Amino acid sequence: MFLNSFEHGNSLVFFKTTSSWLAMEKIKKTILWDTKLKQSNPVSTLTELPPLGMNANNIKEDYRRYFSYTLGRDKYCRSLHYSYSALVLTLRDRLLERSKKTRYAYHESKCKRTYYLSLEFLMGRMLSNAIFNLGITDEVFKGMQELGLILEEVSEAEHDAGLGNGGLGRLAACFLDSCATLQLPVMGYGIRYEYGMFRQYIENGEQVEEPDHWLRDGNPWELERPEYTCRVHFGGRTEFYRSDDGRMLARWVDTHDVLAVPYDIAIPGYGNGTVNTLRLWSSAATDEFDLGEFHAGSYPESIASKNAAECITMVLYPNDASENGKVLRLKQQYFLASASLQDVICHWVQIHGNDFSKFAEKNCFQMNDTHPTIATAELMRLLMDEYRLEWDAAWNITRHVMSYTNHTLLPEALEKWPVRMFQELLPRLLEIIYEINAHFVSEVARRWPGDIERQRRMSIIEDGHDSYVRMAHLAIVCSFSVNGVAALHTRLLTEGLFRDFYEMWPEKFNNKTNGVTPRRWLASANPGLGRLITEKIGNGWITDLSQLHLLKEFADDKEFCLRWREIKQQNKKRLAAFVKADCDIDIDSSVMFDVQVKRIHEYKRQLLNILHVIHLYDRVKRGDVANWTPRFVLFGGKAAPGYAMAKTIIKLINNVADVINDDPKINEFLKVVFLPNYRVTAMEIIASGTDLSEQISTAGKEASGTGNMKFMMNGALTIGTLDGANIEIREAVGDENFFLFGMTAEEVAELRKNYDPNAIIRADEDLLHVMQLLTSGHFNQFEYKIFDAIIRSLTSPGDPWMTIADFRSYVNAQKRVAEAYHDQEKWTKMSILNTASSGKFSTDRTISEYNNDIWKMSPVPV
Ligand code: 26Q
Repeated sequence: MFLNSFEHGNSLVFFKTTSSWLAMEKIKKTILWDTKLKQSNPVSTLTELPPLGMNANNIKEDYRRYFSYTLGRDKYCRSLHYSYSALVLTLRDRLLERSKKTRYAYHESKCKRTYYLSLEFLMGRMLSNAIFNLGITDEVFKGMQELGLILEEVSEAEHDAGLGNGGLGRLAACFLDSCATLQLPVMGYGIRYEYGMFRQYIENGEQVEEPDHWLRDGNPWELERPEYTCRVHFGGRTEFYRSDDGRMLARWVDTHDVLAVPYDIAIPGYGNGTVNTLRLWSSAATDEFDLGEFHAGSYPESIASKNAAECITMVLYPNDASENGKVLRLKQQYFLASASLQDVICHWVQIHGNDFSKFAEKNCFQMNDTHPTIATAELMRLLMDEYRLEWDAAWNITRHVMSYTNHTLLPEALEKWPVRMFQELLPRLLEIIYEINAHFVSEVARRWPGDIERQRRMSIIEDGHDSYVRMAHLAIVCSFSVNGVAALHTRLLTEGLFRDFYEMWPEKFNNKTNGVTPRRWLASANPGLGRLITEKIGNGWITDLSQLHLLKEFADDKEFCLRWREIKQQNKKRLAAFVKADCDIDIDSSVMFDVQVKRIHEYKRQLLNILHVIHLYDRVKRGDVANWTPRFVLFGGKAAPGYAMAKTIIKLINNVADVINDDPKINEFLKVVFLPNYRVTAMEIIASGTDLSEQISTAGKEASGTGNMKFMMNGALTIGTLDGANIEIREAVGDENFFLFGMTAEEVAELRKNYDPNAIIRADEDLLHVMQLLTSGHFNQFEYKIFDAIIRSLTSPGDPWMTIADFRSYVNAQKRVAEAYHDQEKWTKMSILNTASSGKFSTDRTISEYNNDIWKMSPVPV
């Protein structure tokens, strides 16, 4: 290896330039200083700076310095990008100041810490959230105004950080907000994808994907931390050797190494001085050349081979159900797991040396689905191979620090990796997994002697012609806690998918119903409503959302209801303007806004919604419009690029929308829009402008849902099935304020045995009309047969989503919705009661439960 690195703890410190000896010396010194600090013996060469001012003038001054000097712009610069960057740098300083204090407080209190491991953090925009949580909205607004800038316009210059697919990734982001707000020492570990979630365009009604190079203009929020770079191994083989004290040890040799370079993003709590960290890893090539090639004169080739290493963090996989068997995905998973664990252990060793006796007491790792689950085996490897712990000692630590959250009930979405691929990419980890499995299977055999079938079902390795590693089994076996994300979901897990494991270890299983952060999803996304609520019940709801129940006493107050309705009206106008800007369609904001936004998936049943739309169209055509409630039906969501059926569903929605919107006789009753490029920022406008929230998945399929909670919090009414968190939403708000329809999970399972959709169609005249419109090609007149796959799936007795079975019940529920909307006073009251009952769905509550039941940390005041 070239002289460009040195050992620091057990991690390798790395420099970008091989030549810069000076730089290396400088960083060495920094790290020495750091180490001494950790030994509570700070070297005070760096005096503490006075706190940065938080008023409009201080902010204005710093902004101008960043704009003119750091960014080098002047009054002729017209691009808001630089205004945005200068403002972010101004705020980042204030966040860094608090982040340091928070780190010191954690260090001094010797507290237990939790690490949230996730392949996705769907952060969206961070500017207004940071300003809001720092409590300086008015001061920043004023400072900007004095500079001739409008804060809202500056905010618009920020790209969404789209480092996630949907629910699971956004949940991770909401969790970080709540952890910081609750002053819990939680650090997020994720991947700094160069390309986040693709941008979606619609061309001729079809989804077109465009890469999202969100880092192209730089990311002023992040702080590179090259001094914490570590090395991640791939390939190679295991070698056994005898140590000085005569023990047989394993080492992983002949590996291809990749560097993991961390970038930190500050996560401010709301109004409490705490700033936690989200650490995102970026891959980089080592400077080790293939010397053979190098000497053979293939200098460019040997440099070019660095490419593969740098590719690991290039792109987010855009699937929200698993896409099995891709090597690059497994590389990403191991890269995240290994770098994060090395980081944590390196920090531990700096303080405790090689004494791991208290490690389990002081650390916890929450795995966001099975995606980072290879961390279990990696922790074993690091403890045994690098720190020489015995198997039993390493295992005792591992099974006490790992915890796993499941986010899906779909069996096809459970991750499995071909053993062959594992063998090639991570041979040492496969050995460890085999050994964990051997111990585990013999435990099963002791418990259920002779039950070979059970051993086969539960084994971490699925044996067969091709063998697989079952990541969910690995996660359960290695974790002390396994949780689902809504009550029904957890029950179905313990009764179905994970039943064997539940029988073996009932004490491991628990439920943690999801939530959303009220800072982003109510206070910031709906400032008008936030102000009204605060006026009536004070601002305690921002950190204690259960206080919203105090709104119930105003549900009959005429004046309050009027203001509630006015605010909804304003928000609908804002949403209509957003739709106009993106789709050039005019929407009358007095009609009912009926919205379904989420990933496009068959189980989420956007098809059921569009069948209802076609039914409404058919009614208008037939003149059946007495007492009509005009509607604007809005769809949004991305399809995984390889999911053909989901893409056809988008096409159908667009074709139906075109027929309806182009017919003036129809569109005074009904308009339909598919909003392209649904994302966090779009939801911030959509949630507050929605009257009716569509949560219509086949019962037993949606683990929880979180969009349902954002809508409820903003006063939308829900039409929904008894699925995921809908059940808990309905319990909270009462059946009279919720439009329930459809089969239960049990009824779905029962009907599956002899499901005859064609008989249902024949017996239902409305449905027959709808199907006739579809099959006659009414919505694809010049696009022969393009919807055949949809028709086949709907009418197949094997349709897993059973859309036809719920049609009648859905249409009837929609009739109740339409009637309720006629009575605006009643509707408003129901809307208020929805917001007032949404207190449970704050991630503050969710995170408190994670902490009380799983993490068991104490808050650390800063
Ligand atoms: C797996 C392997 C390879 C490539 C991609 C994936 C992958 C990526 C993302 C698999 C699944 C996801 C995301 C799943 C997800 O978002 N699930 C949702 O999680 C929410 C938070 O708990 C729930 O509210 C939703 O019900 C659930 O669908």
